[in-house]
Amino acid sequence: MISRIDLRGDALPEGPALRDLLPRADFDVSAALEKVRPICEAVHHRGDAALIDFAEKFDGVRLESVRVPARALSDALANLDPAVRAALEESIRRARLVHRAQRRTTHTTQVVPGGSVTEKWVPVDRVGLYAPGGRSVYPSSVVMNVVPAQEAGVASIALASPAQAGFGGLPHPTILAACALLGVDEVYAAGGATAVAMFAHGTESCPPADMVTGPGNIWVAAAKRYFTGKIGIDAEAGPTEIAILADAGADPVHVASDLISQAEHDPLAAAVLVTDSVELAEAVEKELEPQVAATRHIDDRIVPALTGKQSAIVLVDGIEEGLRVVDAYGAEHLEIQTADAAAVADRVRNAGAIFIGPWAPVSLGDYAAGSNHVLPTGGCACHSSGLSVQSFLRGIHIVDYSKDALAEVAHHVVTLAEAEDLPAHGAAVKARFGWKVPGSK
Ligand code: HSO
Ligand code: ZN
Repeated sequence: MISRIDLRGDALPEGPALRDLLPRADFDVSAALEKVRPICEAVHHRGDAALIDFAEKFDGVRLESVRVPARALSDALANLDPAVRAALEESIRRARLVHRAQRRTTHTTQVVPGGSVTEKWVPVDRVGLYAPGGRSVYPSSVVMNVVPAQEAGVASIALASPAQAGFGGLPHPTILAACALLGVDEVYAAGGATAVAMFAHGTESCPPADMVTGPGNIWVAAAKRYFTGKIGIDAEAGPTEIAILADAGADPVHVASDLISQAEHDPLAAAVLVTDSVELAEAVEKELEPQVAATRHIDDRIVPALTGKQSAIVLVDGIEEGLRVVDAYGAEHLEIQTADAAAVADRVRNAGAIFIGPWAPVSLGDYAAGSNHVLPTGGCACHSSGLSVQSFLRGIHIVDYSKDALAEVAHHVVTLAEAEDLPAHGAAVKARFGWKVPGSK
């Protein structure tokens, strides 16, 4: 069911060459850009009317308004299964603990006597969060987006999720209930690229946002790219990925079930096992068949995900080589199921989140570890981090120099300005000290 890539024997190539040997899904955001352009333009020019037409076209329901009435949110919470409510509340509580600790404090560096730079952290004013609602309806992703924005101190938080024909054109009730639990009362029925465009430009019913975050399919990623520069985005999220670095001591039942758990998201989801144990590889292969057969989303997601070119069992000579492979891959989620797992994890440089040992499956992080599950995909873990309080903050440098402090460094500023052929830069300093400024009397 899952292919093998055998990297044993020869020395592993370096850097990008090693990455090229590893499996990865095709996720061509630039090809999708042209398709979302007319959608984004229509929302720009026709506002709510365009959103209503697109909901009819893509979601099969004609909306009276895109803004979800407050009553629908309280009704959804009142009707929420108590067990789901308790689980969401615990998920929120743990996420708050972790994200509250990420808050930044203002810091002043006294550079010289009379000269200081203060860095203050200011939340963006308004964010639009997107919660998908097609194949996936994830109230947990509402938690993972809203909690860091709230802990960052964002004053205005709005959420969009696709209209559901089966629920009278409202977003899915568990999405609405999660919003109500989190105290988010500004919710819109808008999906995919149309939701991103709504937040980017604003419409009659939705004021524009400074930033859009949240997972989504390729159309959401393309719309985020389309508006990059106009608004802030978190990341262009691609299909989810799990990599597991495991040795002979790992339990094949756990490894197989964890691979399947993320394959469950999407036919393009990636499941990659990196191991130095052929015995484990064989045991996992054997274990996959019955476990896949016993689960729900077999033919539409799990089998295509596990058999797709993005998934594989990668055989390596040892855990040292395994570490090089997982670093080259830069997984969204990386489980370490080896001896001394914490020490091995400590050596990993590239991963969105790392799960240590047998008792920290990715599913725990998806829902209730306290960690964030909006993480970099497609190798972006090599340069980016997951969603956090920091994602919603801007650090502003405040420069405060006295006359003496400026005088002390003035000649260096003038010298560098001359070296860059920017004499007016230097003149701005000279003018303050009565030095000769070209053109002045
Ligand atoms: N594993 C997904 C998040 C998720 N899982 C939501 C379940 N629900 C991407 O990190
Ligand atoms: Zn998941």
